[in-house]
Amino acid sequence: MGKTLTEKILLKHIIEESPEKGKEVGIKIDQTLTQDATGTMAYLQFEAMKVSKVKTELSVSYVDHNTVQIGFENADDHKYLQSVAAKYGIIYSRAGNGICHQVHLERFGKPGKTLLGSDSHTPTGGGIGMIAIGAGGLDVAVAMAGGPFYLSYPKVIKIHLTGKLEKWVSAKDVILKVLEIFSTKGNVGCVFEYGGPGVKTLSVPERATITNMGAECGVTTSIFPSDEVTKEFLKAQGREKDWVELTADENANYDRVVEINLSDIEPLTATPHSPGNISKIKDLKGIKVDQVCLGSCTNSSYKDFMTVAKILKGQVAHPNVSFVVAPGSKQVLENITKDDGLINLFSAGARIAESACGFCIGNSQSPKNEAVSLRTSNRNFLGRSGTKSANVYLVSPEAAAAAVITGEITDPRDLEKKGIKYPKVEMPAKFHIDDSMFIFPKDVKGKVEIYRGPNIGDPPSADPLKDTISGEVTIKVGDKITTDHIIPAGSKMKYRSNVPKYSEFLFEVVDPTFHDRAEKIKQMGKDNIIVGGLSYGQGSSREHAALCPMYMGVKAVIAKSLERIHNANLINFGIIPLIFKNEKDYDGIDQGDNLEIPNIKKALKNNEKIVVINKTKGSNFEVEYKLSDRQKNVLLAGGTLAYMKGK
Ligand code: MIC
Ligand code: SF4
Repeated sequence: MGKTLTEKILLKHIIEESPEKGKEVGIKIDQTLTQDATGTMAYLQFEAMKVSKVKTELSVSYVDHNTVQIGFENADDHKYLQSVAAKYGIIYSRAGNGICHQVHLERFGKPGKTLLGSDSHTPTGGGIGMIAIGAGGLDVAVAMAGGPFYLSYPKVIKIHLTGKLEKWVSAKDVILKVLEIFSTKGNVGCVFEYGGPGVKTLSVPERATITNMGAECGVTTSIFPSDEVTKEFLKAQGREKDWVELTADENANYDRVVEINLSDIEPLTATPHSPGNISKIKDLKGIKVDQVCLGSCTNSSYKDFMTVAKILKGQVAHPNVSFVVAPGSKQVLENITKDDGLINLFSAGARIAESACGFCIGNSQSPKNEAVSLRTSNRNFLGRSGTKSANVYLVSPEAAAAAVITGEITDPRDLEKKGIKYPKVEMPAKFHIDDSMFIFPKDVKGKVEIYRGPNIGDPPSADPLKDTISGEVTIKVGDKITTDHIIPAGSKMKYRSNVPKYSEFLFEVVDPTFHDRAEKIKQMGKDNIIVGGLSYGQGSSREHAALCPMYMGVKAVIAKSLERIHNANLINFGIIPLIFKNEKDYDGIDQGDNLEIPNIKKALKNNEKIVVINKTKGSNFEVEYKLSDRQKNVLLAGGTLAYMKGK
């Protein structure tokens, strides 16, 4: 039996356990990336591991999230990151150089390699044929220290592409179609592997748009083959030597095959407040638009920007539309400047933002109250834009451009009626390349002192697992609670290195009283317990969604189902993730109920069932735990750092 591309790469990297679907394996990580918002904690944890240099082939520390710099915190954190990079042999990508995923694709991604990133959109690297996975910062720190990354050996779903995209339809519409088919839940433990004759019609950045947003389906990663198109892209980046051809075997065995005919796809959008709420744009025609944002790691490539620039040539943004653009990287900005794209955007009234995450994470450009905001980014969770009452729609660059012109949601194909032709944008045969905003380890001379501003605190450590967890259901939430609901980013993100302060914002968008109530329960010597619905912990890799609850004395999360990265983060920080055996038991619990979970250690050691006692209701219910032996030992030790010390 032939092999899938995913298997081929994973089998070359497995260093612990053997490949059995659904079972945990440890893989060797070739490359890592961090960004500043997750990076400070990751490097504090890395420092605690007392390793003299990173042990990967390549590690890069990007600064792209916290670049607003109101107050000293961000700038101090950047300095810390720069000094850590210099000390431990890490490439430092300075603020202004661009969004980690876009820059990594351009300058460092290599087909066939493994990449672990402390950001959930790391699978962008799958566009160039890598196994690129998002994880919590602590897992990335372990990989930098030479340790394996543990994942459940995945099921592989083939997405067989046929046909060719029509004019005005683009890669964003493909991934929105994938989201329509697979939704944002129920895909944990799977990889999407793209294949079929349609693949060759998509450029590397288009493939990267598709793999980037696979994260919204909750898959471990997504991957495209490495073919002639990949070779051309690498050649244009001056990196042809990094190319290897990689495809699945003809007779590879997939767990499921889904065919998508690219020719059938129409312009789509994800409506508020989930990337899984898919509609056809033509069905929403006429809704007035207040803001349009072009950029983010999903859609900020040269092609995306040149397409919009050409559509908008000679146009001015509708008077009711605030039009924001954030090119994905310095390279994109330089190349669109060279090829006269920037001037068109500028003349169309675009507000040119820094090459960074910016609006995507609500770090700037929050829209007005009740605004309709069309964004080319990947997430439209409630409040993520920084304005809770805003309605964010996720769209392609083409649909964004159409709304800039008309001031309402517009099927981009209708622009032809206004005499606007679909622009043809060719990928450059050679990009203008300038690596001057990287600081490479070889350029660092002399002894390096680590800079620690007052914003940097020691990472709090977890306690060893208790035998009996006894306390209150501090919060009960519904389905699809994302890490943006658990701990907001945006303007609060500057406290990422200061866990006590950041914890004050836990569940802010859902219930701002959570912090004070949790503090009171903790003071009474009781444990805090979170009850969640389906797909708890969707979205980002931010380990603060586990670290801050841990700091506040949360000892267990009981949910109907949990998403991969958040589940791993909970274990890393010593919080036991439990799943209702019978989903109906969720209905029998209320916020404020007193729960007792006895004999946990014994249960974990002997694989016995765990029964939760609801003391308030006088009832019992059974919960399940899906933990490998390693994960049990991590929990028993009180989290990954304690476990590693013990080893
Ligand atoms: C996001 O898009 O939600 C983020 C901000 O990039 C996060 C990382 C973070 O919270 O720092 C992610 O995707 O992992
Ligand atoms: Fe940055 Fe947004 Fe991409 Fe997250 S999704 S890495 S915030 S651009």
